Amino acid sequence: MGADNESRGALVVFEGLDRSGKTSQCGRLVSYLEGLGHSVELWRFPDRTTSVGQMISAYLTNNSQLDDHTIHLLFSANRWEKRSLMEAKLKAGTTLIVDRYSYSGVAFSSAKGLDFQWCKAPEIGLIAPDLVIYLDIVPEKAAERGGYGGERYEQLEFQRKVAQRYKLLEDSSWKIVDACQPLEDVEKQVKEIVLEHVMTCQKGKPVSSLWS
Ligand code: NYM
Repeated sequence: MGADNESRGALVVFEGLDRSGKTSQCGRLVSYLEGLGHSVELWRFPDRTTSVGQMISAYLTNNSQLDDHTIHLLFSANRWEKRSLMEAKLKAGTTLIVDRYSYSGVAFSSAKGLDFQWCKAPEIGLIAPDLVIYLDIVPEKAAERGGYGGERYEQLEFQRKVAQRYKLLEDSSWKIVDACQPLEDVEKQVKEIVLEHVMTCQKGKPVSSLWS
C-alpha cells in the first residue's frame, strides 16, 4: 500500500470479555486483509515481550503481587512504549489489528473499584483507534466456551463487572458485533466493517488522540 501523506493505515482495535473470540477474529481478519494485498500487522496488548510486559505477565499468572494502581499504570506504560512505533507504522500505510487496547485498561481496572476517570487519565494522548470492534457476549456464554485459562480476572463474577464498565466506554468509533453468532457469521460482519474503515483511512482521515 502507498506510503504518501494521503494514504495511511487504519488502527483497528478488538475489545470484549475474555473468551469473546477476539484472538480468533483478529487472526482471520489479518489473513483476509493480507490476501487482498494490504500491508497489515497483528498486535496485542498486553505486549508481553517487553520488560514492562513481562511484569504484567507475571502479575496475570499470579507470579507476582502488585497494587491495583501500579498494575493499571504498567498496562498503560505498555501501550505508551509502543506509541511512536504505532504512529510510524500507520503513517507508512500499515493497518494495525490490535487485540485489546485502552478500553480493556479502563474496563478491567475500574471493575476492581478504581475510579473511572483516574483509570482513563494515563491513556490520554495515545492514538485513538479508527475503529473499535466490540465482540459482545454475555458473561455466562463466554464462561461456557471451554472455561477460562486460570489467569487473574478470569472469573464469571468479575467479568460481569467488566461488561458493565465496557458499556460506559462506548463511543462513535465503536461497532458492536454479536459474538454469540457462529464464528463464520461474526467473521463476515467484521470483514465488511473493517474494509470500509481501511478505505476511509486511505483517503487521508487524520490520526487523532484519546480521549477527545
Ligand atoms: N487487561 C488487558 C487489563 O487488565 N488491562 C489492560 O490494559 C489490558 C490490555 O489482561 N484478562 C487484562 C484483560 C485480560 C488480561 O489479556 C490478559 P489477554 O488478551 O488474555 O492476553
